[in-house]
Amino acid sequence: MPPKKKDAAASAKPPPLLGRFGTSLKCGIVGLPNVGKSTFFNVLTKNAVPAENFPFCTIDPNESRVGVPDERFDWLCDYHKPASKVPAFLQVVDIAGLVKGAHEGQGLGNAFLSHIKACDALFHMSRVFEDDDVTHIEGDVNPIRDLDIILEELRLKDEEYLQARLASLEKTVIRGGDKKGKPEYDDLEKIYKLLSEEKKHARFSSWNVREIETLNKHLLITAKPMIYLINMSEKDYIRKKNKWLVKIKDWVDEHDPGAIIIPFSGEFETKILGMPDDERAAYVERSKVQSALAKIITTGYKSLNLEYFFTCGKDEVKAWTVMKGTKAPQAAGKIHTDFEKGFIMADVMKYSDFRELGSEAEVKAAGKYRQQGRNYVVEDGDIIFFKFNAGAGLSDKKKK
Ligand SMILES: Nc1nc2c(ncn2[C@@H]2O[C@H](COP(=O)(O)OP(=O)(O)OP(=O)(O)O)[C@@H](O)[C@H]2O)c(=O)[nH]1
Ligand SMILES: [Mg+2]
Repeated sequence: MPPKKKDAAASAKPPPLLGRFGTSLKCGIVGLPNVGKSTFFNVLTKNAVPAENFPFCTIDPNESRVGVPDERFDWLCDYHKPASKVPAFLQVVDIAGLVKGAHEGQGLGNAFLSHIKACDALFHMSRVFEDDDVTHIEGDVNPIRDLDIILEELRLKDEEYLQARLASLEKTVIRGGDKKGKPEYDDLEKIYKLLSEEKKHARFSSWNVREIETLNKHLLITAKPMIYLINMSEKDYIRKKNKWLVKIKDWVDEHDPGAIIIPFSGEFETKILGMPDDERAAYVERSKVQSALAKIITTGYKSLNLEYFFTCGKDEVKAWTVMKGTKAPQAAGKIHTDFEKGFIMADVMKYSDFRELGSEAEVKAAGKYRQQGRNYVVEDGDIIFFKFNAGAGLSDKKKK
């Protein structure tokens, strides 16, 4: 279980979190074939919500960066009218469908499991829409069976990986007497038992600090947070009904407690994407449902324990992604390493104060434009201006 917010804030050094942070921030879309993964990926990348603000960036045909929709960011852009607008991004990867036996190389098999391994969180898509023209690999629509198949394939893949790691560590640690490797061996063995005997995913247990470090070194698939996306027909999405929804909710509560389920409709999203703006607005109004894309992206981003602060001015309004709990100098280092090395202080105002008071001068006058030092923990939505000693970075470089 993730640590409770209060507990983490209270201790001087919060316990490490499961996962890899600040490197690639990738969310992969997994599921059986023909459930609508690519359809979702396509609407996501073509949509670039809200469209006028920023370009999305296709990395390759299956990988794309999508802006994280944020009303605060839009407001700041409106206010400053900057030459450049850079929102926070989530990298989304469209992964080919997995089938039963994928861990042994069935279907498109192993290569795709390695794509999954490179992701930080997973969108797990299930199909509840009926359509005789779209073949279901298992013969009929049954998302519960499908969910079981995918989770089982992922578990088996990790089991296989751990088996191989343990076998190789056994040579050095058990037979070779390498004491240094023993803690890692013990941790992996414990994780392996959870997976192979209890048939559980690695994220469903509470781990101590050392075990989490071991888990983060090995980046198991079953340790990645999962967000469940339910692909419905347009008709069901609009009437918010489908016979599988309650069953899926029960299944998730039992198998992945606390995980988020987001219903959406590939059909609906594709349809409104193709409409001119005014027609779309009227159609959405009439249907009384919204596109689910913004919610999916923001949820994906949050599941990675990420947040962002803003830098604002006439030249640029930009959202900078940091891990929750990041201190001011390291946040400054995101902008430039010299900012971190020569960090003097951070002038910080809260977005809410800025919005309410209407200008930087008013925020200052109200005493809410604060100077923060090295120990300040950056909060989501902070607007920051860093002061740094420009010489510090340079002299550091010279010393090298
Ligand atoms: N009726 C209906 N068809 C859909 C919906 N979403 C996707 N489809 C159709 O289902 C078919 C498969 O969709 P894809 O998005 O290619 O499926 P996929 O999950 O990427 O499949 P693989 O890449 O083979 O794993 C396409 O013909 C889509 O048009 C939906 O909400 N309703
Ligand atoms: Mg596909």
